[in-house]
Amino acid sequence: MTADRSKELFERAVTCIPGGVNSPVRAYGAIGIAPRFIASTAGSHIYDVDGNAYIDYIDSWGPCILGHNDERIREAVVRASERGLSFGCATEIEVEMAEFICAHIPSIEMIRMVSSGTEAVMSAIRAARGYTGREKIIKFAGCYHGHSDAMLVSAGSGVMTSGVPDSAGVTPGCTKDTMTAVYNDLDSVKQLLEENPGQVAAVIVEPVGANMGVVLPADGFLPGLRRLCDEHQALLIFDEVITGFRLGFTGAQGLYGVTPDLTTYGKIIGAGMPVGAYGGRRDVMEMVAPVGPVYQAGTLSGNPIAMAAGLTQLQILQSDPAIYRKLSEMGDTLYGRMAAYVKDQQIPCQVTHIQSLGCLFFTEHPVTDYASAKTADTARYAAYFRHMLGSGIHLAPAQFEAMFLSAAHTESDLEATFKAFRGFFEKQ
Ligand code: KE4
Repeated sequence: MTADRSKELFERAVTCIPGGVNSPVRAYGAIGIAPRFIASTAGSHIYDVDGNAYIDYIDSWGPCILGHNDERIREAVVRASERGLSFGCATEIEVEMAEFICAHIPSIEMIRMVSSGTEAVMSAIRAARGYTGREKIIKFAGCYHGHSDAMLVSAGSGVMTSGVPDSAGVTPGCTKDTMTAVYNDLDSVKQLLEENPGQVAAVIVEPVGANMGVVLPADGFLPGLRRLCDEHQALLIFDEVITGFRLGFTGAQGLYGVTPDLTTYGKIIGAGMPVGAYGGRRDVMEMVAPVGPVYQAGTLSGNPIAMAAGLTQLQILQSDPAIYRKLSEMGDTLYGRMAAYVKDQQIPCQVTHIQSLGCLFFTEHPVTDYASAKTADTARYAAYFRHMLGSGIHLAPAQFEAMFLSAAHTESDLEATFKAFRGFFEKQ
C-alpha cells in the first residue's frame, strides 16, 4: 500500500493551504502520517490517489448515510444542474424542502436553510437571543457546534484533538456570554441558570455527543434539560447536525422523545452538498429577517442543486424505514462485537455506540463526558488508526470523532473491519 501521490499532493498543498487542508481534521495531525488524498468514492468505499481502496467510516462526517455517491442523489444533482447552478432568487424546491421537513419533524414549524452546520448554529443562537432578549448561552464541554466565535469554548472535535480549549483570534468579548456546563450533569446546568437568573437565552446541546468521540446522554439528561429550560424560560436548542435524520428519521429528538425549541441541521440534509438549516417554533423563527428583526442571510442558502441532493436523500430515508433498521443492526453487530472483544480480552478500552454511530476509546474509564473522554490515550488511537488504514479500513483520523456506518456497508465490510480491529490487539 503506497501513498506516494498523497504525500506529493500534501507537500504541494501545505504551500498554499493552511496545513494543506480545508478543514483541520483532514490533515491527520493527531496521527502523524501524510493524509490520504481521496480520488473517488462509491458505496461503503473510498479510493485514494494511489489506487488504495478503503472501507470508509468517515462517511464525509455523516452526510452520506445512504453510502457514497448514491446514484439516485447524483442523478438528482445532474438534473438540477441542467437548469442552472445558483439563482439568488426563491425557488420551488426550497419550498418543497421546507414543507417536507416541517411535515415530518413535529418540533419544526418553520425552517431556514443556510450553507453549513456552523452557520445553522450561529443563526439559531442569534434567533434565541433575539427572541428572549437575553444574552447568555450555555453549551457543554466536549460538544462541538461549528467554528463561530461564541462556540469555540472548550469545543470538542478538532479543537479538542489539537489540545486547544479555546481558539486564537476569538476575543473575550465574543465568548463572555458563553458558559460551559458538564455533559450529563444537570446540576452543572442548574447552577449556571441559577447564578444567571433571567440572563440565559438558550442551552445548546448535541443530544448525543459525537465530537468528543460518541458519548450517550444519561437517562434523564435530555428531559432534565427540557425541564430546566422551561423553569428558567430559556430555549432548548438541539444541535442535530450529526444526529438529525441519522438516529431514525426524526433524529435524536424523536428517539429520546424530547422536544427542543430550535434544532440545527447539516450533513444529511445536504447529502454531501453544502447545506445547513435551523428551525423550530414559529414564534421564535418569525424573529428572523425579513419578517423579524434578527438578521441572517446567505448567497447560496437553499441552493437549488444542494436542495435537490438533500431532498432526494430525505425522501429516500422517509420512504424506507428498513434503512434505519439495517443501520441499527449493523451498528449492533460491529460495535457490539468490538465491545464484547475488549471486555472478554480485558483490554482497557471503551466502545460506545448508538445505532450507526460508534467510537472506540483507548481508556479504561467509562466515558460519560469531556473529562472522561480526555483520559483516552491519543497516541494509542493513532497507532490503531495507522494499523486499520494499512488494513484497508478508513477511520476518523482522531480519537475524538465518531465512526459512521452507511446503508451501503455490507456484512463482509463489517467482518473485514472486525478482523482488522482484532488484529491490532492480537499483535500487541
Ligand atoms: P459544519 O460547519 O462543519 O458543516 O458543521 C459544524 C458542526 C455543528 N454541529 C455539530 C454537532 C457538528 O458535528 C459539526 C461539524 N462536525 C465535524 C465533525 N466532527 C465536521 C468535520 C470537520 O470539521 O471537518
